[in-house]
Amino acid sequence: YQVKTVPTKAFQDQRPGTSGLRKRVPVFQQEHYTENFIQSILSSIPGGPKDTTLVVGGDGRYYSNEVVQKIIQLSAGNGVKKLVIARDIIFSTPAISHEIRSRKATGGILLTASHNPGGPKADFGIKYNMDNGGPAPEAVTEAIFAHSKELTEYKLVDLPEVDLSQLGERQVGPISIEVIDAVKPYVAFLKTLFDFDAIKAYVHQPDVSVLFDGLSGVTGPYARDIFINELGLDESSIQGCEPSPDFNGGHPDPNLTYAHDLVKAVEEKQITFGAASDGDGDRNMIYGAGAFVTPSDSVAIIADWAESIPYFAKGGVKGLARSMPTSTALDRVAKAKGIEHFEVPTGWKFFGNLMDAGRLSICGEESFGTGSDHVREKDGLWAIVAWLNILAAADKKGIKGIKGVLQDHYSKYGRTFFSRYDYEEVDSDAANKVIKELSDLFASSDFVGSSPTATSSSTSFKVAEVGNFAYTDPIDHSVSKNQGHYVTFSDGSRFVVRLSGTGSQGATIRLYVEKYSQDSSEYGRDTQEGLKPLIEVALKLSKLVEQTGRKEPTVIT
Ligand code: VG1
Ligand code: CO
Repeated sequence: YQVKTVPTKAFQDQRPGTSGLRKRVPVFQQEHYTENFIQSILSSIPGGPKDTTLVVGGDGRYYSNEVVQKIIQLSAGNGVKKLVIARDIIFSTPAISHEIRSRKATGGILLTASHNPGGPKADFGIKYNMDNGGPAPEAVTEAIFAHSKELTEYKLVDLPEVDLSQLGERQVGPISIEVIDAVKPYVAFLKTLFDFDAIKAYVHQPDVSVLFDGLSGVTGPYARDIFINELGLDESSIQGCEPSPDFNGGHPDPNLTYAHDLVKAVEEKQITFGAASDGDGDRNMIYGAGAFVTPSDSVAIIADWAESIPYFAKGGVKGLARSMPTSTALDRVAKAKGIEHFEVPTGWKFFGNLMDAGRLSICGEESFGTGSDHVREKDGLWAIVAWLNILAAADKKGIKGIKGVLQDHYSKYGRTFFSRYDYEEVDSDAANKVIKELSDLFASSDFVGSSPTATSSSTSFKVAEVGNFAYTDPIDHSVSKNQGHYVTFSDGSRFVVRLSGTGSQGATIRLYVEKYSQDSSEYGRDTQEGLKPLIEVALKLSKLVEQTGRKEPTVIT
């Protein structure tokens, strides 16, 4: 075999965002574009690519096979020793994280655009994970970006297409390719974390029913193994469990808008436990008949019930964390239990250092991401099984179903109302103006202490604190600035505005609002009603509607 050096021209738009590089498929299909980015990743591996072992897989979306074949050729050209690839590339993000860790691999390349639609005109994504199984920290993603801007050539070995449907290890030119069953080891691992016997007994109770929706993403085969093979549930307890390159034409995002098939089925059949996961398997939604669990509540409740989960009962809960826009429900659990807790910027890469240092066990994001230090990614099926484990334990205490657990939590801690408004594909200049509007406001000397009013209800809020969130990592002391503008009011409510780092077209503005209540007469209230005055104030202060021309958000979660 012979290593070929291919001259190329650098692209200037390959900066990884919140979770890797995400672009439309035609962008990745440009000549050299994908090769350049893979070369930039390989060149940025700490210690270099030579003699490394990399785990490769993804959600199986459109264009995955083409990209894996390129990864094989470039890896061979860069002296990578071995690639561990999932059969048919179907490898959930948390399962890749686990595989990297259990094999002590050098890292992994993940091919996914998560919850974004797939197909010839839709999204593709590439991201690099480190030897701890977690997303590359900013120092590495910035190194990848720096390489990509200056690249003049890449190295490959011309190799025949590798058949990824056949399990087993083979030598392909200079590189070893091992195609693995990516489902079995992950499910076996989950079984060591949870009380599967208790869960099995719980889900077979006559008044308990389960419905999981894989949204045609990567989790289908995993869910089949867990719900059908391990828990012995009927075939009718899973849907959307055939992975599809375009997610069956859908939007594989587990929220009330995009998982409507699940929501509808749960309500129609009065299913007690419904759940869904996103395209690459790291997000989750928990939804039982008449009971939706917000992701911010979900992580707080998992933390509160941690002792019922064998993994935490054995190892203890070392610390808790949430991303900045996530509601403060988790903080109250941390305080009550006397556990250290952290607020980090948006994106799972910020949890890794704390976990590696043994200071963080359970964490979550408002964006339907929940997880623990069992891996270094958020983990949809983990969260879903955690909830089943908690429901089984709660049931023994006479607390019935999702609703019972929520009510019990609110009565102990109060209720945090939370909502996120997304304005997608907004003109970038307009989006920047919204941020600038807030920056200017924060800079004015009389804003803190002022009392903006929501005219429709004449509710006013006194501004207590404002800022553009910055984070200093407690472990490596790296600083991440510009992570979102927040306004906290004197009653503890707040709103946050930030620009998405995962979009592939235009800008997405995210507005997060939160209000805390200890008034039990409010606990049953509709979230949107309860938050209305706050949203009005946030829109007024940011001039969002004027600047963007958007009267309504694209999605409300
Ligand atoms: C979004 C979410 C963030 C999440 C990220 C990746 O990022 O807000 O919480 O970590 O997606 O999730 P942004 O920058 O668009 O707000 V996933 O499931 O794409 O890996
Ligand atoms: Co995802």
